[in-house]
Amino acid sequence: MREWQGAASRVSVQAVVLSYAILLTCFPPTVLAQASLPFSETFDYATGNLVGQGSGLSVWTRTGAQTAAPIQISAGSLSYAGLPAPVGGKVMLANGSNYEDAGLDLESQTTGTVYASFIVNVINPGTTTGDAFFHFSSAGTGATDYHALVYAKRGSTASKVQLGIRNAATDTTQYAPGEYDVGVPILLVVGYTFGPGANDDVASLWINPAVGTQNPPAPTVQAGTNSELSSVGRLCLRQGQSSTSLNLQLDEIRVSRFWSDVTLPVALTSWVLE
Ligand SMILES: [Ca+2]
Ligand SMILES: [Ca+2]
Repeated sequence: MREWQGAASRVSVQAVVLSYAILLTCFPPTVLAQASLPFSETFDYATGNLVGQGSGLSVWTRTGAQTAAPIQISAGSLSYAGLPAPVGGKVMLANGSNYEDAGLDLESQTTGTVYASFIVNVINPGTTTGDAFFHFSSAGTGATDYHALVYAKRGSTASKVQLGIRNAATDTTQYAPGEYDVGVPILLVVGYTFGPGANDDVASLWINPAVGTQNPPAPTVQAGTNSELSSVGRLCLRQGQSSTSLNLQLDEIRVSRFWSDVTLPVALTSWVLE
Protein backbone atom coordinates (compact mmCIF):
# COMPACT_ATOMS: atom_id res chain seq x y z
CA MET A 1 0.00 0.00 0.00
CA ARG A 2 2.73 2.37 0.98
CA GLU A 3 4.69 1.44 -2.13
CA TRP A 4 1.64 2.25 -4.27
CA GLN A 5 1.29 5.60 -2.56
CA GLY A 6 4.97 6.32 -3.19
CA ALA A 7 4.63 5.49 -6.87
CA ALA A 8 1.54 7.63 -7.12
CA SER A 9 3.40 10.45 -5.47
CA ARG A 10 6.30 10.18 -7.92
CA VAL A 11 3.93 10.13 -10.86
CA SER A 12 2.20 13.14 -9.42
CA VAL A 13 5.45 15.07 -9.10
CA GLN A 14 6.46 14.07 -12.62
CA ALA A 15 3.07 15.17 -13.91
CA VAL A 16 3.42 18.52 -12.22
CA VAL A 17 6.92 19.02 -13.62
CA LEU A 18 5.73 17.97 -17.08
CA SER A 19 2.70 20.25 -16.86
CA TYR A 20 4.91 23.16 -15.87
CA ALA A 21 7.27 22.42 -18.77
CA ILE A 22 4.32 22.37 -21.17
CA LEU A 23 3.02 25.59 -19.63
CA LEU A 24 6.40 27.29 -20.13
CA THR A 25 6.50 26.06 -23.72
CA CYS A 26 3.03 27.35 -24.50
CA PHE A 27 3.40 30.54 -22.48
CA PRO A 28 6.98 31.80 -22.47
CA PRO A 29 8.23 33.44 -19.26
CA THR A 30 7.72 36.89 -20.74
CA VAL A 31 3.96 36.24 -20.64
CA LEU A 32 3.98 34.80 -17.14
CA ALA A 33 6.27 37.48 -15.77
CA GLN A 34 4.89 40.14 -13.46
CA ALA A 35 6.85 43.21 -12.52
CA SER A 36 7.20 43.56 -8.76
CA LEU A 37 6.20 46.78 -7.01
CA PRO A 38 7.40 49.43 -6.72
CA PHE A 39 8.03 49.48 -10.44
CA SER A 40 9.56 52.16 -12.65
CA GLU A 41 9.87 52.45 -16.42
CA THR A 42 12.02 55.15 -18.00
CA PHE A 43 11.95 53.63 -21.53
CA ASP A 44 15.72 53.34 -21.63
CA TYR A 45 15.62 51.30 -24.83
CA ALA A 46 16.62 51.68 -28.46
CA THR A 47 14.13 53.59 -30.59
CA GLY A 48 11.55 51.37 -32.31
CA ASN A 49 8.84 49.00 -31.15
CA LEU A 50 7.91 48.99 -27.45
CA VAL A 51 6.52 45.45 -27.38
CA GLY A 52 9.25 42.99 -26.49
CA GLN A 53 11.31 45.60 -24.66
CA GLY A 54 12.14 45.16 -21.00
CA SER A 55 14.00 42.58 -19.05
CA GLY A 56 13.58 40.04 -16.29
CA LEU A 57 10.04 40.18 -14.93
CA SER A 58 9.22 43.46 -16.69
CA VAL A 59 8.55 42.95 -20.38
CA TRP A 60 6.08 44.87 -22.55
CA THR A 61 3.53 42.74 -24.37
CA ARG A 62 0.76 43.49 -26.84
CA THR A 63 -2.69 43.94 -25.32
CA GLY A 64 -5.36 42.36 -27.51
CA ALA A 65 -4.86 41.48 -31.15
CA GLN A 66 -4.51 44.78 -33.00
CA THR A 67 -1.17 45.01 -34.80
CA ALA A 68 -1.22 48.19 -36.90
CA ALA A 69 1.18 51.02 -36.01
CA PRO A 70 3.08 49.37 -33.13
CA ILE A 71 3.70 51.74 -30.21
CA GLN A 72 7.06 53.42 -30.77
CA ILE A 73 9.88 54.44 -28.48
CA SER A 74 11.41 57.74 -29.55
CA ALA A 75 14.64 59.36 -28.43
CA GLY A 76 14.66 61.84 -25.57
CA SER A 77 12.72 61.97 -22.34
CA LEU A 78 9.97 64.10 -20.90
CA SER A 79 10.94 65.91 -17.72
CA TYR A 80 8.98 67.53 -14.91
CA ALA A 81 10.27 69.94 -12.27
CA GLY A 82 10.90 68.21 -8.95
CA LEU A 83 11.00 64.67 -10.33
CA PRO A 84 14.21 62.68 -10.82
CA ALA A 85 16.25 63.45 -13.93
CA PRO A 86 14.63 61.43 -16.72
CA VAL A 87 16.40 58.54 -18.43
CA GLY A 88 16.32 57.08 -21.94
CA GLY A 89 13.47 57.67 -24.38
CA LYS A 90 9.68 57.94 -24.22
CA VAL A 91 6.71 56.35 -25.94
CA MET A 92 4.58 57.89 -28.68
CA LEU A 93 0.85 57.14 -28.64
CA ALA A 94 -1.21 57.94 -31.72
CA ASN A 95 -4.77 57.07 -32.60
CA GLY A 96 -5.79 55.10 -35.66
CA SER A 97 -7.73 52.14 -36.95
CA ASN A 98 -6.59 48.88 -35.32
CA TYR A 99 -3.52 50.55 -33.82
CA GLU A 100 -1.63 48.38 -31.36
CA ASP A 101 -2.12 48.60 -27.59
CA ALA A 102 0.53 47.39 -25.16
CA GLY A 103 0.94 46.68 -21.48
CA LEU A 104 3.02 45.15 -18.78
CA ASP A 105 1.87 42.72 -16.12
CA LEU A 106 2.31 43.74 -12.50
CA GLU A 107 2.44 41.84 -9.25
CA SER A 108 -1.34 41.59 -8.73
CA GLN A 109 -2.91 43.76 -6.04
CA THR A 110 -6.35 43.22 -4.50
CA THR A 111 -6.42 45.68 -1.58
CA GLY A 112 -5.56 49.27 -0.80
CA THR A 113 -4.67 51.65 -3.61
CA VAL A 114 -2.42 51.10 -6.62
CA TYR A 115 -0.88 54.34 -7.89
CA ALA A 116 0.74 54.98 -11.26
CA SER A 117 2.48 58.25 -12.09
CA PHE A 118 3.77 59.35 -15.46
CA ILE A 119 4.55 62.46 -17.51
CA VAL A 120 2.42 63.26 -20.56
CA ASN A 121 3.07 65.73 -23.36
CA VAL A 122 -0.02 66.18 -25.51
CA ILE A 123 0.81 66.86 -29.16
CA ASN A 124 -2.77 66.89 -30.46
CA PRO A 125 -5.70 66.85 -28.01
CA GLY A 126 -7.93 65.43 -30.74
CA THR A 127 -11.63 66.09 -30.66
CA THR A 128 -14.03 67.03 -27.91
CA THR A 129 -15.23 63.41 -27.88
CA GLY A 130 -12.14 62.37 -25.91
CA ASP A 131 -10.33 59.06 -25.73
CA ALA A 132 -8.40 56.90 -23.25
CA PHE A 133 -4.64 56.39 -23.42
CA PHE A 134 -3.81 54.65 -20.12
CA HIS A 135 -5.60 52.15 -17.89
CA PHE A 136 -5.26 49.27 -15.47
CA SER A 137 -6.70 45.77 -15.92
CA SER A 138 -6.25 42.34 -14.44
CA ALA A 139 -3.15 40.45 -15.59
CA GLY A 140 -2.70 39.03 -19.05
CA THR A 141 -2.49 40.19 -22.64
CA GLY A 142 -6.11 39.20 -23.22
CA ALA A 143 -7.59 40.99 -20.20
CA THR A 144 -10.46 43.29 -21.19
CA ASP A 145 -11.57 44.47 -17.74
CA TYR A 146 -10.19 47.96 -18.28
CA HIS A 147 -10.44 50.26 -15.26
CA ALA A 148 -9.06 53.64 -14.17
CA LEU A 149 -8.99 54.77 -17.79
CA VAL A 150 -7.28 58.15 -18.23
CA TYR A 151 -8.93 60.31 -20.88
CA ALA A 152 -7.89 63.38 -22.83
CA LYS A 153 -10.02 65.63 -25.02
CA ARG A 154 -9.75 68.94 -26.80
CA GLY A 155 -10.42 71.95 -24.58
CA SER A 156 -11.93 75.26 -25.65
CA THR A 157 -9.29 75.59 -28.39
CA ALA A 158 -6.99 73.15 -30.20
CA SER A 159 -4.08 74.31 -28.01
CA LYS A 160 -5.84 73.25 -24.79
CA VAL A 161 -6.47 69.78 -23.40
CA GLN A 162 -8.80 68.52 -20.69
CA LEU A 163 -8.04 65.37 -18.73
CA GLY A 164 -10.38 62.98 -16.98
CA ILE A 165 -10.88 59.52 -15.58
CA ARG A 166 -13.40 56.78 -16.14
CA ASN A 167 -13.46 53.88 -13.68
CA ALA A 168 -14.80 51.13 -15.96
CA ALA A 169 -15.17 51.12 -19.73
CA THR A 170 -18.96 51.28 -19.37
CA ASP A 171 -18.90 54.23 -16.95
CA THR A 172 -18.96 57.93 -17.79
CA THR A 173 -15.74 59.93 -18.00
CA GLN A 174 -15.34 62.49 -15.24
CA TYR A 175 -13.28 65.40 -16.61
CA ALA A 176 -11.41 67.85 -14.45
CA PRO A 177 -12.67 71.36 -15.24
CA GLY A 178 -9.21 72.84 -15.80
CA GLU A 179 -7.62 73.22 -19.23
CA TYR A 180 -3.93 72.53 -19.79
CA ASP A 181 -1.59 73.75 -22.51
CA VAL A 182 -0.81 71.41 -25.36
CA GLY A 183 2.94 70.85 -25.64
CA VAL A 184 3.68 71.38 -21.94
CA PRO A 185 4.57 68.23 -19.91
CA ILE A 186 1.90 67.31 -17.37
CA LEU A 187 2.42 65.06 -14.34
CA LEU A 188 -0.46 62.63 -13.89
CA VAL A 189 -1.05 60.20 -11.03
CA VAL A 190 -3.75 57.55 -11.38
CA GLY A 191 -5.07 55.63 -8.37
CA TYR A 192 -7.32 52.58 -8.19
CA THR A 193 -8.68 52.09 -4.67
CA PHE A 194 -10.34 48.83 -3.65
CA GLY A 195 -13.39 49.22 -1.41
CA PRO A 196 -14.67 46.38 0.81
CA GLY A 197 -18.12 46.23 -0.75
CA ALA A 198 -19.64 45.68 -4.17
CA ASN A 199 -19.02 48.36 -6.80
CA ASP A 200 -17.42 50.72 -4.29
CA ASP A 201 -13.95 50.84 -5.85
CA VAL A 202 -12.82 54.34 -6.84
CA ALA A 203 -10.54 55.62 -9.59
CA SER A 204 -8.72 58.89 -8.91
CA LEU A 205 -6.69 61.27 -11.04
CA TRP A 206 -4.25 63.91 -9.85
CA ILE A 207 -3.09 66.50 -12.38
CA ASN A 208 0.24 68.21 -11.64
CA PRO A 209 0.16 67.34 -7.91
CA ALA A 210 2.88 68.59 -5.57
CA VAL A 211 5.80 66.17 -5.62
CA GLY A 212 7.63 64.79 -2.62
CA THR A 213 4.69 64.60 -0.21
CA GLN A 214 4.15 61.61 2.05
CA ASN A 215 0.39 61.36 1.52
CA PRO A 216 -1.83 62.13 -1.44
CA PRO A 217 -3.56 65.51 -1.63
CA ALA A 218 -7.23 65.55 -2.65
CA PRO A 219 -7.58 64.12 -6.16
CA THR A 220 -8.22 66.53 -9.00
CA VAL A 221 -11.12 64.31 -10.10
CA GLN A 222 -12.57 60.94 -9.10
CA ALA A 223 -14.88 58.34 -10.65
CA GLY A 224 -17.01 55.61 -9.10
CA THR A 225 -17.94 52.46 -10.95
CA ASN A 226 -20.63 49.98 -11.87
CA SER A 227 -18.14 47.12 -12.04
CA GLU A 228 -14.88 46.29 -10.30
CA LEU A 229 -11.47 44.82 -10.91
CA SER A 230 -10.79 41.54 -9.12
CA SER A 231 -7.14 42.62 -9.11
CA VAL A 232 -4.87 45.27 -10.57
CA GLY A 233 -2.45 43.11 -12.53
CA ARG A 234 -1.51 45.08 -15.63
CA LEU A 235 -0.86 48.63 -16.75
CA CYS A 236 -1.80 49.41 -20.32
CA LEU A 237 -0.94 52.06 -22.89
CA ARG A 238 -3.68 52.54 -25.46
CA GLN A 239 -3.79 53.95 -28.98
CA GLY A 240 -7.44 54.85 -29.43
CA GLN A 241 -9.96 55.50 -32.16
CA SER A 242 -8.91 57.15 -35.41
CA SER A 243 -11.91 59.47 -35.15
CA THR A 244 -10.61 61.17 -32.00
CA SER A 245 -7.10 61.98 -33.35
CA LEU A 246 -5.44 62.03 -29.91
CA ASN A 247 -1.64 62.08 -30.14
CA LEU A 248 0.68 62.30 -27.16
CA GLN A 249 4.03 61.36 -25.65
CA LEU A 250 4.30 59.50 -22.32
CA ASP A 251 7.30 58.81 -20.10
CA GLU A 252 8.76 58.00 -16.68
CA ILE A 253 6.11 55.61 -15.34
CA ARG A 254 6.20 54.67 -11.67
CA VAL A 255 3.80 52.24 -9.99
CA SER A 256 3.47 51.53 -6.28
CA ARG A 257 1.00 50.86 -3.49
CA PHE A 258 2.31 54.04 -1.86
CA TRP A 259 1.73 57.61 -3.00
CA SER A 260 5.15 58.76 -1.84
CA ASP A 261 6.87 56.22 -4.12
CA VAL A 262 5.29 57.56 -7.30
CA THR A 263 5.91 61.25 -6.57
CA LEU A 264 9.30 61.02 -4.88
CA PRO A 265 11.96 63.42 -6.12
CA VAL A 266 14.39 60.48 -6.26
CA ALA A 267 14.43 57.50 -8.61
CA LEU A 268 12.90 54.28 -7.34
CA THR A 269 15.84 52.37 -8.79
CA SER A 270 18.00 53.83 -6.04
CA TRP A 271 15.88 51.94 -3.52
CA VAL A 272 17.26 48.52 -4.44
CA LEU A 273 17.92 46.60 -1.22
CA GLU A 274 21.59 45.98 -0.59
CA1 LIG B 1 12.42 58.40 -20.30
CA1 LIG C 1 -15.15 46.71 -3.91
